[in-house]
Amino acid sequence: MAKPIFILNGPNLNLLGVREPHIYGSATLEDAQTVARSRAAALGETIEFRQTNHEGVLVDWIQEARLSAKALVINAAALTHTSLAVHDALKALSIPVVECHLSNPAAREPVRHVSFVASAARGVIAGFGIHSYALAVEA
Ligand code: CA2
Repeated sequence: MAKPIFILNGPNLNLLGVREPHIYGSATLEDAQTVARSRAAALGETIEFRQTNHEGVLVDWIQEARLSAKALVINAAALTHTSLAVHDALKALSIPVVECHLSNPAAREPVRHVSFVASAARGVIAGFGIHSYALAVEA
């Protein structure tokens, strides 16, 4: 059976659409999943969409992607800017990895200019709200 594109989401993204709509918009993570699934379907692909608030769980899922996914889209949320464990897990993958963000971290506070994901990714899509997820699937 064809492998899905894994789309993994990190801490607090479950709050999307519930808080801070001035930064992240009013769409929910469920809406992000819907746009990603529909773009994948148009391309003849399937997705496996998950969110966790726990760094170790995210690392486990990245490791799972090594054998079970054809590609990985990851919005590691705040862990993007802090997690060497996420970086190391991504480095162990040979499938394409796309870093994905709702906002454009490069245009925000300096602490968000550092990414532990970017150097382990094929490319980065950021700043297009939930449409970043559709663009990342396309990539
Ligand atoms: O823009 C993105 O997608 C981010 O990955 C979102 C992270 C942030 O730490 C990154 O710098 C950029 C934050 C995710 C938390 O999302 C919330 C949504 C609503 C309310 C509170 C947090």
